[in-house]
Amino acid sequence: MLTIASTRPSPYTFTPATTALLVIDMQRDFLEPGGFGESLGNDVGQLRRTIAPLAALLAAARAAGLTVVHTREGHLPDLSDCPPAKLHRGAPSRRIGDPGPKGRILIRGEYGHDIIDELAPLPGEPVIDKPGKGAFHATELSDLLTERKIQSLLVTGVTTEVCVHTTVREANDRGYECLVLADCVGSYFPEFHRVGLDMIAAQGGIFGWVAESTDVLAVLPTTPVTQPSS
Ligand code: C5J
Repeated sequence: MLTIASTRPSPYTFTPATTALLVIDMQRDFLEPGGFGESLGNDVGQLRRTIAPLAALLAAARAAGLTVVHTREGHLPDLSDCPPAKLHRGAPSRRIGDPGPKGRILIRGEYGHDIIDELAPLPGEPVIDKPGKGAFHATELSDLLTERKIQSLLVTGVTTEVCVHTTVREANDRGYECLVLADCVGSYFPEFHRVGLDMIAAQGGIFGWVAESTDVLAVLPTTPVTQPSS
């Protein structure tokens, strides 16, 4: 059992063998020019500061033998899993499914839908394709975490107030202890990022805990932990 004393709002305790690193939606469509994020008028540069610390945390998590789970937000080519409310809301320059410089926007199998090269999943690491903002909605994530006896989640990815927040709320309701790494989550809106993190740690940690990735790096073992037998 490991404890990080500097987490907000209180120390965070976790067991590496029952902890997963969750990497949410680090996709070209959100992080690179020409994707869905930019089509909504956002500055993708705001998200790119997460890449270097997240790459370091990912390497450390792999070395420690943690379960690593990646997610991708996106839809089937015929958009049958995309509710009209999601498709038609907002005024993007390109809608989900429209052709873009990296293929059809947020469509599974397209180049832009995939995870950025810097954080590419290793063979065998689960990649959860999700049609919604939350990683539990209409996916196999819950079964996967149960099978692996996961109790704690180190949460990273984009964007802080949308898919990260929705997933942390879903996970908290399911009983997972979520530690959100502030430098490894990002928003197009710095104010939403700051307030989003405050909301997680407020009221005694109403949704979870918040820390920096260096706090985790300081305690993670450098050799693989043994996973619980199923
Ligand atoms: C958004 C996400 N912001 N991954 N998706 O539409 O947060």
